[in-house]
Amino acid sequence: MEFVLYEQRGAVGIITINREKALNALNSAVLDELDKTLDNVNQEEVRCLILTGAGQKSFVAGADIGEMSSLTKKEGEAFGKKGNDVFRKLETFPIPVIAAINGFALGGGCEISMSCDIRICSENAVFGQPEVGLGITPGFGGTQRLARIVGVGKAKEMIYGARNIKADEAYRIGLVNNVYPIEELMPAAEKLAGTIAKNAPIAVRNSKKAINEGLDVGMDEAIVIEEKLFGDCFESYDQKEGMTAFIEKRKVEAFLNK
Ligand code: DAK
Repeated sequence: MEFVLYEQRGAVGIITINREKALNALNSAVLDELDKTLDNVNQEEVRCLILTGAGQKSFVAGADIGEMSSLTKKEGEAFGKKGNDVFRKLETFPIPVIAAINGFALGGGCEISMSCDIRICSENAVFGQPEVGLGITPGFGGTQRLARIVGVGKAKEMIYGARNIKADEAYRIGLVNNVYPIEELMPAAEKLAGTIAKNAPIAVRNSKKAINEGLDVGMDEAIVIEEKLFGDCFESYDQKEGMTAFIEKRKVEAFLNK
């Protein structure tokens, strides 16, 4: 692929958006390649994904403004759907995704990071939804996900004001879980991914589904979602091994994703 690199290191898959000259801006080709990359992830072996951008300056500087500048209403809608479909695939992917944000995460860049399960960033990261300054609304889920993550007031301030924030503020408002010097970002992402990858995959997958789906409904419905996904873990090899290991006071030999 031209714009997306994929590498599997043990149980961790690393996706790198590789369009450094344009600060990894998302054009249609990048979105198509991301979609294919996700379809090709070996879900038997990989237990956590990391999404990052090439270089040390930018994670993703947004949707490609050059490509968007001449779109008709119909084409704009189709471009929005292409992005939303890929972002939703990431968000509902059966394996957790960590965004390792290595610089600018603007517009579509901030939005794609919010489709990931966990965000960590480098000290030079900058987040924002600058769309209203370009005459458009955030179009890849920013109006929805930013408010859910940082709260309505902060999201409105950032979106209406097209106000970018730096890593320290992103940490303070809960947009990222941690901030690292740039050279420590990927090692930290891999360490976190490794920790997740060690746990029982069906349980991790069901936890992701329970959290995501539960957030979209009322509490009565949400706890029923949790009950079903909790129940689904039983009779699995991994549930038996996890509990037997505890009872026998030994370490889990291996979780086998079954
Ligand atoms: N698109 C295309 N090219 C970009 C880009 C982008 N978003 N961001 C940077 N580049 C390109 C620059 O044009 C430049 O290319 P050359 O001139 O070298 O060919 C190269 O990357 C380096 O950028 P700069 O020279 O500008 O680098 P600086 O360090 O001076 O500035 C910057 C870095 C990140 C502050 C600046 O590049 C910048 O402001 N970039 C734009 C950031 C931005 O506004 N991003 C949000 C884009 S809007 C929707 C679907 C999607 C969306 C909305 C609606 N629907 C269909 C409803 C999403 C919208 C967005 O994401």
